[in-house]
Amino acid sequence: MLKIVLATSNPHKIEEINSVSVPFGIEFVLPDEGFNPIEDGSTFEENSYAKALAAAQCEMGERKYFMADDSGLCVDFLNGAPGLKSARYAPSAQEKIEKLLDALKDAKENQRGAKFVCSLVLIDKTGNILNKTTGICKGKIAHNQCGEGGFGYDPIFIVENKNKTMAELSQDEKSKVSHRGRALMDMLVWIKCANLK
Ligand code: ITT
Repeated sequence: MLKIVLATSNPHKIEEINSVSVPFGIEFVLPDEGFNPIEDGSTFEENSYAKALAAAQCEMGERKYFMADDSGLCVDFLNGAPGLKSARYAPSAQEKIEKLLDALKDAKENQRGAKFVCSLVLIDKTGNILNKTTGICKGKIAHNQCGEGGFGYDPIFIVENKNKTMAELSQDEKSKVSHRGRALMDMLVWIKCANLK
């Protein structure tokens, strides 16, 4: 099994990613101690690269490849916010949801459009970019939260063409349609074709 470091502190991301990648023969593992990236980029891709590089720089063992996921929710009515600041929008997941629902209390039905974005960047130990992929999942913000699955904003994000929030989908269903699932599938196909060892 090829092991790649996933530059994250978010256990949900590694769980979601491994549920898709392990059957492909690729397992993502957490970075070594001391992983503490500064996410001050102006795009998802810049932040993703910064995280991957931070993981490469604290690698003490033999790992050769490092991937990061920078993602967020962009809401039309809020001109793309919380966007890059999705993780810092409020202290807890529940407070984030409540703050977002409150920010949209005057938004009409056709103003609740939103999208999840995920940028994956894969680098080697020296920081060279091997591949990068982006995934987008369109939808709209619900009026109330619904569902227990997933994490973050999933309970208030209604997936386009599904009458369900992301939190009402199973892990498999989420991976098929989500921003992370789409970006990941492209990345896994690339890794297989590149025959990384
Ligand atoms: P790492 O930086 O350590 O990977 P993080 O959670 O801080 O973990 P980001 O900086 O990429 O990750 O912030 C993404 C935030 O966007 C995340 O904390 C959630 O609030 C939200 N988010 C991203 N993907 C999501 C998903 O699939 N479902 C719900 N919310 C998501």
